[in-house]
Amino acid sequence: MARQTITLIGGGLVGALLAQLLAKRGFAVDVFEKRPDPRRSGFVGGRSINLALAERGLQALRTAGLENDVMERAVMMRGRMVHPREGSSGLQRYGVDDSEVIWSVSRGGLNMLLLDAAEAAGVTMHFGQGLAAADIDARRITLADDSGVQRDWDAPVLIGADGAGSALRAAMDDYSPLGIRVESLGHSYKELEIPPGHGANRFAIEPHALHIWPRGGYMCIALPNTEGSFTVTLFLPAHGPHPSFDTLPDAAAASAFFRSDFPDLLPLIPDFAEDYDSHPVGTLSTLYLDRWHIDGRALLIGDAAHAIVPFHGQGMNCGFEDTVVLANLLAESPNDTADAFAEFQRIRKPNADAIAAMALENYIEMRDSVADPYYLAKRELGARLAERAPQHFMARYRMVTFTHLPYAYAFERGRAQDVLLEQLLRGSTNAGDVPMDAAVAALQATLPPLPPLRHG
Ligand code: FAD
Ligand code: E0Q
Repeated sequence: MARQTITLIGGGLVGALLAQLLAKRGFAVDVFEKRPDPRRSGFVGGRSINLALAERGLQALRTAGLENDVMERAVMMRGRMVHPREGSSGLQRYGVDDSEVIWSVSRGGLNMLLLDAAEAAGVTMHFGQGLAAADIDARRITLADDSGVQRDWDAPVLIGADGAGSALRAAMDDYSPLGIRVESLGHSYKELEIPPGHGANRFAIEPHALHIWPRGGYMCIALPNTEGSFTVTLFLPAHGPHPSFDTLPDAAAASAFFRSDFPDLLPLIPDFAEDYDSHPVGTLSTLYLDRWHIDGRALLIGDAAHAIVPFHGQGMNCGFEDTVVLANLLAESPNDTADAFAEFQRIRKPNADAIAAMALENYIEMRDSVADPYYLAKRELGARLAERAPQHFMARYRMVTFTHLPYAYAFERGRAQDVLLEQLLRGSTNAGDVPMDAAVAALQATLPPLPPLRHG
C-alpha cells in the first residue's frame, strides 16, 4: 500500500517537530512554511528571542531523539529571581534541587534544529509558501509565495500548525464553524535586550535564573541566552491610564517610565531607545475552539488550536506534548484519520483548556508576586505538607512544570489542595499556626494519593 501522505501547514516549533515524528513513523510528509528558510535567511531581524523549555517539551524532544542536541544549547534556570521595587532580589527555586530546573532556549536556534531533524527524517520542506486557501471538499489547497504567485496542491490529509493566526483555521471555519472564541488579555508585550558584559562577567545578572521585576499591574522578565545576553520582555496594559503602551508610545516616554519603575534594569539595556522604537508591540490572547478538526480531512494543533498567554511558559511545551500524542494516534490508525483526529481532540482539549486557565492565573501571581501574606502562608503550608506527605501533596507549579501528569489533573488537584489549605489556615497568615500532624491526617483523609510519577 502507498504511504499515507500528510500535508502540514506551518514549519514553526510544533510543525517541524510533528513533521519529524510523522516521517519517522512512515508517513510521507510535506510542510508548507510561509516564511523563508531561517537556516538561509537568518531568523526574524536577527534578534534573539528565547523560551522556557520544561519537562513536557523535553519529553517530546526525547521521543524525537533530540534531547541532547537541544540541551547543548540551553541555559539552566534554577528558579525565579525576583527584583522587588524596594529591597534586595532573591531566588525562588522552581524545584527541590537541580534535577528540577527549566531551560532557556533560543526560538530560532530550536526551530532550525527541528527543521534539520525533519529533513533528515525524510520530510519535504517548502519554504516561502503560505496557505492562501483551502478547498476542504475537494481536498485541495492553494499556496502563495511572496510575489503572490499561486499554485494548487492535493492535500487529502491536512494538519495546521500555523500558529495563533492560523490561515487553515480560518479556512476550516468558513467551511464548517469551529466555535472560535478569542479572549484578548488586554495586556501586550515588547522585547528588549541586555547585551553580554565584557571580561570575567559575561552575564550582567545571574545567568541561571528567570528574572522577574513584578510591579503590580505590569512587569518585566528576562531569560538568559548562551552568549551571555538576556532577552527582556515588558508586559503592560495595551490601553488606558498610565502606564500602558498607549501612554508610552515611544522611547522618550518609556525611558522616563523605566527610570522610575525599573531603575536597576534600565542601565543594563544600553540600546533601550533603539530597541523600544524598533521592536513591535505584541498582543496576547487565549484562543478556544469547540472543534479542532473536520472529520479526517483537517486538524489544528499547537497554537493554531489553543494559543494561550505566556505566563506559565507552557505554550510550546503543550504543543510539543500534542505532537507525540497525535503521532502515536496516527501511527495506530493510519487509515482512519477521522478516528485519530477525534481521539486527539478528546484527549488534548481538556488539557489545553486547563493550561490556558492556569497560564492566566499565573500572570496575576507573577506580577503581584511581592505578594499578599495570605498567599505566602498558603504556599508555606503547601511546602510543609509536601515535605511531610509527598504522596499526597504536590505544588501545582511542580505538577505542570516537572511531571507528565495531564494538565487537567494538575488543575483539578491544585484546586482541591487549595481548598484544603484554606480550611487548614482558617484565615491565618501564618503557616506555623497549623498543627502539622492533624493537617497531614486531614490531607490523607480528604485526598487520594497522587498517581505514581514516571521519570525520564
Ligand atoms: P508558531 O511558533 O507561531 O509557528 C507557526 C508557523 O506557521 C510559523 O513558522 C509561521 O511562519 C507559519 N505560518 C503562519 N501562517 C502560515 C501560512 N498561512 N502558511 C504557512 N505557514 C504559516 N512557550 C513556552 O513553552 N515557553 C515560553 O517561555 C514561552 N514564552 C512565550 C513568550 C511570548 C511573549 C509568547 C508570545 C509566547 C511564548 N510561548 C512560550 C508560546 C510559544 O511561543 C508558542 O506556544 C509556540 O511558538 C507555538 O508553536 P506553533 O508551532 O504552534 O506556532
Ligand atoms: C516559568 C517559565 C514568559 C514566561 C515564561 C515562563 C514563566 C513566566 C513567568 C513567564 C512561570 C513562573 N514561568 O516563573 O512561574 O516557569 O516560563 Cl512571564
